[in-house]
Amino acid sequence: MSPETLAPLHARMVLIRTFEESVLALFAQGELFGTTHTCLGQEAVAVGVLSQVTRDDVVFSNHRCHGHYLALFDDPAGLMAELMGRTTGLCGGVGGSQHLHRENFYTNGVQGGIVPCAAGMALAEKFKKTGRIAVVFLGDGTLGEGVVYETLNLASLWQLPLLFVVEANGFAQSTPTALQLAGSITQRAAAFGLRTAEGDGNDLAAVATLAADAVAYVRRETKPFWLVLNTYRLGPHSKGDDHRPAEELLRAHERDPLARLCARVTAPAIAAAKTDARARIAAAIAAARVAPFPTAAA
Ligand SMILES: Cc1ncc(C[n+]2csc(CCOP(=O)(O)OP(=O)(O)O)c2C)c(N)n1
Repeated sequence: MSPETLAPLHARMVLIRTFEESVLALFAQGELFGTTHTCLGQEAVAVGVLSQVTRDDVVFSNHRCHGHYLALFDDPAGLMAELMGRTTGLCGGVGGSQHLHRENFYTNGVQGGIVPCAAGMALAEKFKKTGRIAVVFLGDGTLGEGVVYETLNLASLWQLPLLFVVEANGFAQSTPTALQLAGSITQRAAAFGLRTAEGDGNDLAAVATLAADAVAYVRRETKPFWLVLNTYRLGPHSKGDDHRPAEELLRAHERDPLARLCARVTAPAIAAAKTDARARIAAAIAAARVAPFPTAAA
């Protein structure tokens, strides 16, 4: 990937990183309600994969969805207002952190719950012969949900244009994957006859290349594909629940997907991306603070 191609993708990752850091800070200040799941450290998956789909494709995300939304829509103001529960939020302030909907983008907090929905949308697009595909993001901890395997079966049997993206961050909340998942994540889907690929989810260029091939295959063949991207969550599961050893986190920071891009993006471009992200997010927070909360009647 050339520096010119990388720069805007890097900038989007910086926007997501800055947004997520601000979300945790706002929680600590008591300005946010409920819960949230940030994607700190997983920005390359969101940006790398979603840079390869069109806005007509259908995208499903899960509880950890902010990065996917920002990668598609570049709308920190709408998302921040949504998290702050204001009417100016992208769902009028009633969806919150986990339940977003805009155009062909849907998210849901029930683990695995969106996977069959994505298959249904893929089936609809196949019937309508639109050439669109569906993409669904799921965590490795969600591979304990039986509905994922029912969906794999039907996606393969009915040849659905559905790209599964497993963000394998090594944890389900506080349980390490190694303690709860037998065998190979990739082989699980291969057993249903899906084509599969696996790669480094912290390497933006590698993610984009793998995703481009996977998207092209799903669109061309009208068949499902299972893409496993190995990554690591640099933040807590939700707000403060992080019990991982300090040495493990230190090692993980060495593989930070943003730090790894520093050698490939110019210093002025990095500085500009940070300044721009901070300004846009500060403006988003300021605007949300003065916006109204929804009323029960609305
Ligand atoms: C059906 C269901 N069970 C439990 C939960 C609570 N929960 C939310 S996220 C999570 C762990 C998810 O792990 P994974 O799928 O690996 O995604 P990650 O959080 O690592 O991104 C759990 C247990 C839930 N949201 N839905």
